[in-house]
Amino acid sequence: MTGAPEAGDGGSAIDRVRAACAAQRLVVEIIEYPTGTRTAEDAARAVGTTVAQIVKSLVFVADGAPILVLASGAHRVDVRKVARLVGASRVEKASADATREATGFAIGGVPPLGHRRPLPVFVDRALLAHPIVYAAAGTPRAVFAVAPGELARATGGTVGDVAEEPPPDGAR
Ligand code: 5CA
Repeated sequence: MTGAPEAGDGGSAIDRVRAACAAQRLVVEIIEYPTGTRTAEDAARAVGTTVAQIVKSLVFVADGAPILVLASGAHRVDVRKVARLVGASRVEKASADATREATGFAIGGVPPLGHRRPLPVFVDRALLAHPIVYAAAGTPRAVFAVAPGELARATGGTVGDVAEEPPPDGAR
């Protein structure tokens, strides 16, 4: 099974991710789960891992330009921290349409690399605490496993603190 073809972007969604990984000498095995991996929770359940080890590939708009934040599934992203990292005065979550326009992928399958245009990438430092993390591979049912350091290297990502602080009662 392969991802649905997306017009004008050359190959299926999964093929584009596979090609981008190969171009960065990132050796990955893309695995498809019939139960779906649309959200971090879905992906964690399918893979049999924790949400903390799922990579959310989230598009934000920083002073009008799209950027990509690779966040741990355990975290909400603090846009003020992202603004500081980027050096932007205004950062907001991209809409579903803007995400698709910037990356060439639909929400639920947005991968960390292989986008139609290169995006500046920022990596949640919490991901580096795990030996292996799992990222979307272009569709809402495909992921690949990768060492987080390799992911940061392959995406040219800047590692930093992007996580919203937990609420005062410590509940997550
Ligand atoms: N495949 C999974 C795990 S790898 C995945 O893609 N997770 S994700 O977190 O990167 O993608 C889902 C995210 O898309 C949600 O966390 C949310 O931030 C964002 N999202 C969902 N619906 C919308 C929407 N309507 N507009 C903008 N962003 C959305």
